[in-house]
Amino acid sequence: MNIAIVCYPTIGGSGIIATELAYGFAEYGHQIHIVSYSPPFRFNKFNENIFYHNVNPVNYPLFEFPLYTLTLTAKVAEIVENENIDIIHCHYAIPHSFSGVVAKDIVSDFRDVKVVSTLHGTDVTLVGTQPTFRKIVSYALNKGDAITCVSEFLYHSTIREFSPSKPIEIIHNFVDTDEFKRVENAQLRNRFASESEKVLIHISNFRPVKKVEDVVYAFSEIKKKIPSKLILVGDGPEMPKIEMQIKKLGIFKDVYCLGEQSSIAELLSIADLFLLTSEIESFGLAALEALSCGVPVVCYDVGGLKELVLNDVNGYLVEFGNTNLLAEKALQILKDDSRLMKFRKNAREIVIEKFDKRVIIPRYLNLFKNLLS
Ligand code: GMT
Repeated sequence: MNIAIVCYPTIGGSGIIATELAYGFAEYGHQIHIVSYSPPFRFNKFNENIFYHNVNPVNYPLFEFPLYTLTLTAKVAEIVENENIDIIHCHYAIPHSFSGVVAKDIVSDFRDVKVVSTLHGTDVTLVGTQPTFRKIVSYALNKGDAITCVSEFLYHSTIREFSPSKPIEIIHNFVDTDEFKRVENAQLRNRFASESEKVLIHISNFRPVKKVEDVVYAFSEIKKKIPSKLILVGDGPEMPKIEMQIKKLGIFKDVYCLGEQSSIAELLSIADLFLLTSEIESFGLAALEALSCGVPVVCYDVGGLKELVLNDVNGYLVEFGNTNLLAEKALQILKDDSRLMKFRKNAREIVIEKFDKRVIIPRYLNLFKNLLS
């Protein structure tokens, strides 16, 4: 198949999943055309079956606002024509699914290209339901050929908010378990913590929705009960506030702010626990990557997180906003090495069984094949 993948290039789960799918589809011998406004940040290995197409801005004094949706639509239509595209796979409804269905219409006289929308989260839960976008998202979903959601939670939210006329398939997010696996590195671990200290980690884009302040507060409580260090990976609008909080709590020497990093598996491999305090998380790809590296997760019980974090099996889910309980549950794991080891093993096993790329990628390919047959 010739597949166009339309996605955001920025750091975030939807761009990661889109890029990993590109590599995954390419491994099965399909020709992939990624369309975005810059190369996705995990698109960093050459593959002869993957082509990248940049959407270039068109400037003209009359255009006070950038016309990204139009230039994207034009680019997708052009690629469908030039590359004999069979499937346009759109990640995130706005504007990608919209551009996908308009491009489909533009080429409809000579090509019956199929449009698949993969919904990731805020395109349904926060952004898509704003009055300005609701009709556009609804239109894009109904005019496309198939819809997938990355979690059961998102499936129900989509039905509730948009009741699309098409059936929706739940295809969970996935991880490359060959890349995201624990490789012990005592030297690296010693760089951050002594033998007797535990290492906690949080990775996100530091947007308000992640509530990273709860991670920091919970850590300050944990630190009082067990010697430990916190590693913060990522960057975003909340970072200045978080740095101030770290100073105020007097834990400056115990928290490492590493900014954006590319060697995530290496960092996860030195961690004992992953803390996630999002207000909403349709899936929580960062948590899945942690579990894949055998790092138990303690998080709020929101959105689709309960589909991967199983209470008392590979981590704990606690009621939203209860930072004291978050710290308590983290301590239950950190203070009990046999529990930590059991959770670590469970974490890896569940990911391999249910969320490995080898389990999930064929599900997308089957969907595409069925649409084309
Ligand atoms: O929706 C967003 O704000 C960004 C988006 C992204 O690109 O990271 O995140 C969503 O998609 C991820 C990949 O499917 C999910 O793992 C995240 O849970 C989801 N974010 C939210 O629901 C807040």
